Amino acid sequence: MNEEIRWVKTHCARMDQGGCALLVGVKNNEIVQVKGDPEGYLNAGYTCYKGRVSPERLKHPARLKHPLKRAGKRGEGKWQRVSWEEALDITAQNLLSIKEKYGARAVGFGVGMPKGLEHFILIRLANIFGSPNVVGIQDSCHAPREVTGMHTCGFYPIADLHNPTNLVLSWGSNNLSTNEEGQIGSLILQQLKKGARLIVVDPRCTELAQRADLWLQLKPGTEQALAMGFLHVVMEDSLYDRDFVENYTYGFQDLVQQVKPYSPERVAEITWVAPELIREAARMYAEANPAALQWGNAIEHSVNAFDSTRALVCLMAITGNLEKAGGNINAHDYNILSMGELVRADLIPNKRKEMIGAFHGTIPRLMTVPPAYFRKAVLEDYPYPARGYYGMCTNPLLTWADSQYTYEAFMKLDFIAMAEIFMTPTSSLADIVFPVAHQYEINDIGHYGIGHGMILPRPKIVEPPEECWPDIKIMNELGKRISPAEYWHEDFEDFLEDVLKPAGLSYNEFVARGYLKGPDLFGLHREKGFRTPTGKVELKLSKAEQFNLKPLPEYMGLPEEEDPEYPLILISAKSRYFLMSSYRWVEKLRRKRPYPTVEIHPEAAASCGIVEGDEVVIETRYGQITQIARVTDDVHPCVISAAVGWWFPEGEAGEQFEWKKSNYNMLTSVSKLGREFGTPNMKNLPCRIRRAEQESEQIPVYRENVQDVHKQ
Ligand SMILES: Nc1nc2c(c(=O)[nH]1)N[C@H]1C(S)=C(S)[C@@H](COP(=O)(O)OP(=O)(O)OC[C@H]3O[C@@H](n4cnc5c(=O)[nH]c(N)nc54)[C@H](O)[C@@H]3O)O[C@H]1N2
Ligand SMILES: Nc1nc2c(c(=O)[nH]1)N[C@H]1C(S)=C(S)[C@@H](COP(=O)(O)OP(=O)(O)OC[C@H]3O[C@@H](n4cnc5c(=O)[nH]c(N)nc54)[C@H](O)[C@@H]3O)O[C@H]1N2
Ligand code: SF4
Ligand SMILES: [Mo]
Repeated sequence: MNEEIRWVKTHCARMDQGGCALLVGVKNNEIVQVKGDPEGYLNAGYTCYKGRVSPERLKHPARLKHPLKRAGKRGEGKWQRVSWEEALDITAQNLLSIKEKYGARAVGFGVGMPKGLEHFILIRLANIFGSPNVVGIQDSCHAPREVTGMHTCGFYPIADLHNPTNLVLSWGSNNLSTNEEGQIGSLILQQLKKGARLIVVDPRCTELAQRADLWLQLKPGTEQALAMGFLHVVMEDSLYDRDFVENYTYGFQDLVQQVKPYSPERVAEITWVAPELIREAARMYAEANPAALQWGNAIEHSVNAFDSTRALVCLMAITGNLEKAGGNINAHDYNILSMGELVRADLIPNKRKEMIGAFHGTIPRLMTVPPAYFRKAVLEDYPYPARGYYGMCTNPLLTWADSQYTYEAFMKLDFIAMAEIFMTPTSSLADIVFPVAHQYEINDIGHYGIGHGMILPRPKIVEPPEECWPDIKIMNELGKRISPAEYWHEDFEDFLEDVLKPAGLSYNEFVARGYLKGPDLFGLHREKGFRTPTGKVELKLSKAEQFNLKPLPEYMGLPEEEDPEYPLILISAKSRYFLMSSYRWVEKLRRKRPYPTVEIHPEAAASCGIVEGDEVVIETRYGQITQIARVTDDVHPCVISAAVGWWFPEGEAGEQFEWKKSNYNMLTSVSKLGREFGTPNMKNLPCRIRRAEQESEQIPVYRENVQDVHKQ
């Protein structure tokens, strides 16, 4: 029977961190069109290309549709189809036998970037099983900003792009491509339309940089120095908010002393940003009031993430921009189930002491294990052995620094189970692979637990194919096999109902509502102070010693030593057409970016004999890869910007889909880690570049399809 198109409301998900409200046209259990919902809270009708073609993810013929069990040697690409019962039983037996032999903590529960509610159900599974080791990339994604915020002002300060602001300071954020955490780029564009000014701090000329009043093209990895320079100017010119500083900060005089050496002239030498520009930018930001600091992920890809984020929160504070509409705010949740209750944190009271990271001295508030330390536990049994892994929504072979090290650790694990949509380099190393149902095929709640004070419904619109199950269903059934059944539901979707119960809503009622957002509570500190030990914003950390932290931020030098053998600096930016390592197999996306490109300045290209379209070898002290040159003055002559997350799904599973060839994390290392979060240097690496001696056959085939090669 041929149905009419039926339009359903939902929210975009799992393409970036999501959030655009969508109108999805469905016909005969197939999505035929996606458009922006003009009533969307975050997007008011806006969508990007990636969101509009998102249903293509569901249709690929090679999508995983049945549970698989490894048939050959690990990583050989040979599989046997098995039933759900068998796949779950094998997984349960292996996890339980590891628990018996080494203790529950020998199983790592792997997550990636939080994509939906399953992220929290996995933490629950780990907690109930008794393992403190949830392993994920939070060391280099959001945790540094969140945890530093908690220590400094008692909350995670996010840019308020909803209320009018006078200025947006975009610091290491490529927001028009990445829409980080639902800070949809159109929100910034709206602010600009209404007259807000814009300062961009980015080594690359991003689309925002092109529109900026001031663009500070800093030397990669020198944020702390630049932030200290901003603080210096604000102090020197007495541009700070006197009332706020007097009443609501702790350690102001210490900070004044601390920033004294960071004159714009000195900072200019470190950061390449001219002293006049530093003065002008710091003044413009301090005088704008309110000004929203939209900080990005780049500042967390460095061993110095703690100092950079500390300095930036201090900057928001002394300029009076914290907890102010149009500034940086504490987003309050609606009355829904708290994360602690959902994940059953109560069942694992010693987590902070027992998790692998604790033995390396990571900040106790960092609740995931940095991947560098998990691999050490697998390969060196330090601080204790790790032997099993259940991973979901993640692709560590591409996304953890030092891919070779990841490969060795995964080859050594006794047992690996992974839930995936598509066979990836990492899932091709698993013993059991579970096929998952995806966005549009599952009932899901978006933006839970990520600190933006809202949750968004993502209802099921079509049936999943064949034997695909929602991640939560898989864990609900696995949970019953590896832990007491009382913690699990008969119907896995009751977890969605649990989240909404305190709000007095059923899931269907929530869907009908459109979204739930907590109250706007600005200036709460005037009544309640800040949730820090002193009740004030801790410019100087009052309990620094107790937490083994530095009381005041400082510039620690370049994250990696300079090296004349590697004269350029390597950075990266995420692609607007892919989510990190995902979806290279979606044709409509791949056509937009058929191969990985590295941006190189014309002068640098000329001196290396490189022309646009050349296949080039990028080398660091740690490894080498090939990508295709894009010659552009968007980057500084001493900087190159390579693409991240590349593997080739058209390759062989038995060779992990050419995981080494263009994979940026072949160039990174875990030999140097930030003490606070165990963060490696994912950017700011000394490197060199040359033409490849021989072009691979594959690349030119893609090149023919390219009409537009433009910014990441
Ligand atoms: N060098 C370098 N490394 C980086 C970064 C960088 O900028 N540079 N960025 C870091 C950051 S910020 C992050 S967040 C991480 C991201 O790291 P990851 O989260 O590990 O990577 P993703 O590519 O986002 O997602 C991994 C997998 O999730 C699968 N997936 C998507 N949806 C679902 C689902 O519904 N269920 C299941 N089971 N699987 C699903 C996709 O198919 C994909 O294979 O990478 C980090 N690594
Ligand atoms: N399309 C798309 N959207 C995404 C993602 C994706 O993979 N694709 N990933 C999602 C995830 S997991 C995250 S965490 C967010 C990240 O979102 P963003 O914070 O926007 O992350 P990036 O693209 O890593 O980097 C942003 C900018 O940092 C600049 N940069 C590089 N080095 C430095 C430096 O040393 N200092 C400064 N100040 N800037 C530097 C880059 O040039 C780039 O423009 O995006 C989310 N949204
Ligand atoms: S901006 Fe992000 S949330 Fe919006 S449509 Fe694009 S991918 Fe989806
Ligand atoms: Mo991320």
